[in-house]
Amino acid sequence: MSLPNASPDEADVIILPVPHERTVTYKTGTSDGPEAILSASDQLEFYEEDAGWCPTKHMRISVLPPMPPPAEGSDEEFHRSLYEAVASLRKEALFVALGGEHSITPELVFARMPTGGTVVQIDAHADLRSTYHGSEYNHACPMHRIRGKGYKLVQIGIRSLHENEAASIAKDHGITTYMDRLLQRPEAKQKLHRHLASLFGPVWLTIDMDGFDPALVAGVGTPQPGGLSWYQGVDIVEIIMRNRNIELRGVDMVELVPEASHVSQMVGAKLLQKCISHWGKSRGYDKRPARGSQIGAADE
Ligand SMILES: [Mn+2]
Repeated sequence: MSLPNASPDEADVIILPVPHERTVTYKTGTSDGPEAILSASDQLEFYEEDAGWCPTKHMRISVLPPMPPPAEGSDEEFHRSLYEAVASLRKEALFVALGGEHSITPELVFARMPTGGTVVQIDAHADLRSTYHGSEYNHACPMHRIRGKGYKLVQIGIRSLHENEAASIAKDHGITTYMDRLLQRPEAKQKLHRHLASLFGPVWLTIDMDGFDPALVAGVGTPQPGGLSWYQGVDIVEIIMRNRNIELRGVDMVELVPEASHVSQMVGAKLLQKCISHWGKSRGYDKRPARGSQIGAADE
């Protein structure tokens, strides 16, 4: 939002751009995702109309320098340095990572939620492959790595998967999958909403932008027909962010490939604003002194 940048030590929201792109195979450009989302945020109003307040009036936002791309090092080294960068950040702040490809999510989860918890995944793909193209750091594998460490998984919007992934879902009680087609039915949608509202303890939200309908978000590396509508996504985010039984350890938004209409990156920016707004308001930031990032910034 072109706001003055708070220091990460005093910020209420910490945003880390992770322009990592190494294993995307179809449409490339996800390394430009973080910059495009941040620049689309310049077009947002400070006022967030659903919660009915200006989050940045009361909350300080810190955008960190982008995580440098892996130099000559291995995937493993990059993921280790990502883990270390994230583990040292202030725990009380709402943490948001902007990808980059989906392979970054496990390190974020391991760093911010080391003692276990639930990962809610919005995605077209199950991402449960054990390896893909010879690497477990591929963007087809992050949820396998996360599940492998015992985290519970709630998948939303899935509509493309390998038969082995379908078999894992069927036999693993730690994974609950809301297939996209089923979510077209009101009773399945209500069941999902009840499930999200009943979550408690440490939770991570990973938003793969291909979970949305490509008619809304065309800018993704591996598009799939079907998918969440804007308001389906907004409902999910709102229920999670307002659930006070949840300790939200962070959010990542991944796989966005900026496109010429700018709609895809605007969807990302606005959804992020809704995350910050509902998380902040339900935690009483609206009652705190108006010392947020927008104070003193131009309003027109
Ligand atoms: Mn994914």
